[in-house]
Amino acid sequence: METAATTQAEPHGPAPGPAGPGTSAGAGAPAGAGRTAGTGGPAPAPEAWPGIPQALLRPPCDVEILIPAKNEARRLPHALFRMIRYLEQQSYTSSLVVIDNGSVDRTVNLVKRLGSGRVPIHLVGCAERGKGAAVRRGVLTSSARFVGYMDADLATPIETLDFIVPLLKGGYQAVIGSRHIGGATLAEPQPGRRILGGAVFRLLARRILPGIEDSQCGCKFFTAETARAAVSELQVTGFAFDVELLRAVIALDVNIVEIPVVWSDQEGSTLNGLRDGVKAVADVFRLARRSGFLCAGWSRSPGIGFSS
Ligand SMILES: Nc1nc2c(ncn2[C@@H]2O[C@H](COP(=O)(O)OP(=O)(O)O)[C@@H](O)[C@H]2O)c(=O)[nH]1
Ligand SMILES: [Mg+2]
Repeated sequence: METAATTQAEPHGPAPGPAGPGTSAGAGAPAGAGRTAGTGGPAPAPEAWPGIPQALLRPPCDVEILIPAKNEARRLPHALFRMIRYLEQQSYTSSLVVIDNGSVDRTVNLVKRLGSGRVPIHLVGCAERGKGAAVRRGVLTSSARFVGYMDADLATPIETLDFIVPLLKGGYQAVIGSRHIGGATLAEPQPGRRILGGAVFRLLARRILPGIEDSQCGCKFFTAETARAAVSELQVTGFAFDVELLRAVIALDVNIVEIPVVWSDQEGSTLNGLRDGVKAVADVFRLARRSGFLCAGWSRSPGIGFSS
């Protein structure tokens, strides 16, 4: 059965204090902050992020799941059905947001035809190409209390939210799915060439992200203010955006926890091995150089966040 791994979470940074979420992320208070997920009651009017027109904001809810999608007509409907089935059973309110930028297949038409009374599906366009640009767009137009992203192929099962939501409610501002910590299960491993490319990428990413074992698992959730603050300055729009995003989250000095996930590699990857892989490695090299790690012959200490 596909469920999230039931092992311990690996916390980084100070343990969340009794004040709960929102104590130290630097951004302004998001709409819905301070609401208790699942208790109902009228949601406060959403506040737009500077530069984002109010009209683009979606209605508030407790948990919003962003699904960046490029030509996902084959994989996405199945994922949406599973997500809706799961979310309809939860006590908190939620919505699904598909962010498409330039699909040329039937992704858009299919999403428009799906829906559920309790779990709305929003379709959002994004003029800028790339998974990173799509996630950034989704975060900046969200009014949810907690927001995160998952892949259209559900390589990480939706049931992972069984662990994520209580951690967010309990005071963590960032919950990062990981395939590389104790308790993670690789139900369906990646092909060999991806494992090799991934190892090179991880080596670099770990220099930039002390204490984070897996920057690339497509399952990450945040409190709204943490997500907004972290994505507001994102420059990387491709697959390496997670590294820049996590670097920004670490710099916010919030409570981060990496949790083990069950992960199954799915057929139909949108990643063009050579083109996207080379670009991702180049992007992470640039991030490392900007952080100063390459100039100093790998000897400089990261200087941000927590010790690993
Ligand atoms: N909006 C958008 N989504 C993308 C883009 N590239 C990839 N994605 C989505 O990112 C998610 C992860 O992609 P996937 O092909 O599963 O990557 P892999 O698991 O690393 O092989 C999927 O939901 C894709 O549809 C893009 O350029 N724009
Ligand atoms: Mg995938």
